[in-house]
Amino acid sequence: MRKKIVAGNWKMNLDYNEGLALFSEIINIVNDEITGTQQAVICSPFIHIHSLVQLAKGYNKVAVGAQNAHQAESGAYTGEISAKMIKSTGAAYVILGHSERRQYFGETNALLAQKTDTVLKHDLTPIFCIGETLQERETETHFDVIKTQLVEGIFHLNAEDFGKLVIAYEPVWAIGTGVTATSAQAQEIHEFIRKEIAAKYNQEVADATTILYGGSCNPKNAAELFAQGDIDGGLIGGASLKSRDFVDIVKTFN
Ligand code: 3PY
Repeated sequence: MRKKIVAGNWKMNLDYNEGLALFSEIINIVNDEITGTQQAVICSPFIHIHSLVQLAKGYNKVAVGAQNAHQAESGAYTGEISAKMIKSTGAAYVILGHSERRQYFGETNALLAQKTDTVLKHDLTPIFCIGETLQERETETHFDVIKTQLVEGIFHLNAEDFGKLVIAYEPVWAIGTGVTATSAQAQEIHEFIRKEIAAKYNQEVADATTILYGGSCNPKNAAELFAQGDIDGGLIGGASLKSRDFVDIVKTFN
């Protein structure tokens, strides 16, 4: 059985106190209402992480993650945060390659391959994001784009390391737009990703890989999306900023 994960991506929202208050609400509701084995994760801005980890102690249904990490171990990179620093807070996950990082910060597949190596080296779980733009879908190059992101970003890993990461398929046209991929569109890509993993590694590795859907996922559309055979949870943007909505999405797997 693949691990089911619902990860919230708070992006650059919530000041320190607001973040702690929201996280406290989330862990309380998760504790009361989640009966399954699914894992909830909150990927917060860096400034919250250490405090959230402290709040989450004793609540193993909620883990904490970062939204980025630098590829280098340490050094003269003013303003950056290393994977080792993230690990030292007690966080467990790191989102890599979100389309906003690719678009606004010029992150390439080659850079993301380095970041993946560094994050894995520090025993953190990368949530590696891939997805096509609207133009790429309209010109029917989306399968090629996704394959290239896989090949250049993560297919250099050996099977053991590959088995430690989580993939998130986030069509760029569905991020922050309120437009969601239909469950059939999402399933088609998830199935494609799993087939590519099977071709590169083997069926066992492919069957064990958790692949999340992200992009305007909310409590109304989560059940249909998560019912698809190759969708193992979600990476949740706006809806993760509301405790009730986020936990309702996590509850889909109860
Ligand atoms: C969204 O749902 O908009 C996201 O970007 C999740 O990462």
